Amino acid sequence: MADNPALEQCLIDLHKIGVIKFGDFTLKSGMQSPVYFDLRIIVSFPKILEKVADLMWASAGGKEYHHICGVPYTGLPIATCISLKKDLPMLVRRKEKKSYGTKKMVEGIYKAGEKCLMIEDVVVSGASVYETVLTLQELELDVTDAVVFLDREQGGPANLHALGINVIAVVTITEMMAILLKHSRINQATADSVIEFINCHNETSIVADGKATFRKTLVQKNRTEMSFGSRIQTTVHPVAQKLLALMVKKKSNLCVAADVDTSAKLLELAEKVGPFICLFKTHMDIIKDFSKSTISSLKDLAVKHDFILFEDRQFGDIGNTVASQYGGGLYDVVDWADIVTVHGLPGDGVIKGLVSAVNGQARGCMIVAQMSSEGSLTSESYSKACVEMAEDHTYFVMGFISQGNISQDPRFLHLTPGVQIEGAADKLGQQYCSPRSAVLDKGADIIIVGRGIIQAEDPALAAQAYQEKAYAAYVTRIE
Ligand code: S5P
Repeated sequence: MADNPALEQCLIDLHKIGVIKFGDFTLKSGMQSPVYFDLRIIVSFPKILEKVADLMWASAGGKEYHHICGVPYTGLPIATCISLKKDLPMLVRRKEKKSYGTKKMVEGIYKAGEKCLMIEDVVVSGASVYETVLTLQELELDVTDAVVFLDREQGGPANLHALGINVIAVVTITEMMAILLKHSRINQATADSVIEFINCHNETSIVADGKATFRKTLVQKNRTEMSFGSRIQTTVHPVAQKLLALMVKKKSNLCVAADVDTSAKLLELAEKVGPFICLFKTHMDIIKDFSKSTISSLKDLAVKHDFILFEDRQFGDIGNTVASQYGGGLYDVVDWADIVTVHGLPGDGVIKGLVSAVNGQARGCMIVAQMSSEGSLTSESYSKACVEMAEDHTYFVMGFISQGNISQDPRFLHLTPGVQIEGAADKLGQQYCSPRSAVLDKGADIIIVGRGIIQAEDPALAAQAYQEKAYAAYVTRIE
């Protein structure tokens, strides 16, 4: 980045007045962050507010606008400052609709087609900017540019870009750390911890009205109507993207449940069914002779046959405990499993605990929102709460273990166990349906099949049959 003395001085001032804080903070999403920005307090420092506004206007690039609009709340004083200095009329979007009077969402005078520049202090996912832009676009204003002071480098500009909004940031978090370090405002260890955090949590997404909105057209479609390929762009979760791409490439929405009891059987099964599956689901604690070499051989097979490793660990304890279970012990699950299962029962501490054990790897989880077993206690309100938990933690949650269509958000994969071509139930409460019914009636994206494959005379042949039936049902569904 070229030297910018005005920006450097501004960042020093912001650090001095306590806008940039280092420590241990819980963000709105539940993520733990070593850094926090509280630009709200600049209203108490008019000179610094003016510097921030000047830098933002300079970044806007000299385009012509009819209006300027700040995202509430911190964007408002910054937009006001620019409006006064540049004689640019303001628009103000209400946070909540008035219950009386005109019920207008936007204050100010405007005409359809007029250009408006958005102003926001910090961009994380871009959701707040998007919400404001959407209201203005509904009024037929032309809003395609947003200037933000700080890009936290967590995917916001990319998310907004996918929705047709250009984002110009005055400074990124990496640049900010470099400047504060250069001026000895922070030490190297602090800068490193912030950069490491950003590298681990650089994926976010935007959801509008409970559905992911994508591309310029702002088309909103239901999950079950969309192809796996078109769903890739609705999510920014790296493992979900990889999985959806792999499902398209291999024409497979089959997950095998590798419930066998020795490493040899596990690896033999992976070799046989590998070409037909997208996910290889394990219960590693069933393996009697588990060792590190079981994992390294399994990883090699995952590369050879192109499938993703999924440990059905069903984490269900408090955050602190699951963090140790996930990132340690005999199985060291976080080291090798791309995906794990969790229960929503403990509350979202279970997600936060798992996330705290992830160390830069791309990892995700599926929430067990409904169960296939007879007499399961997963009520409708419980499943609904699991969906809400997923929506709050899209940087880690990829979807659900489900028995029905519990969310139409195309980002969330639905994985349905209790599937057999023949067989209605086992003696211990498992209940089965056919691959076709799982996909068409229960809304499964991926079917999970254990004994239907592993106890077949020829598991490869059985896997192929399940793959074909489940994929054909999916094709029927999107047609
Ligand atoms: O509700 C559930 C959730 C899961 S993860 N019901 C299930 O059966 N499962 C898992 O799916 C179960 O642990 C097993 O690994 C697999 C089903 O195996 P199958 O032999 O009955 O097909």
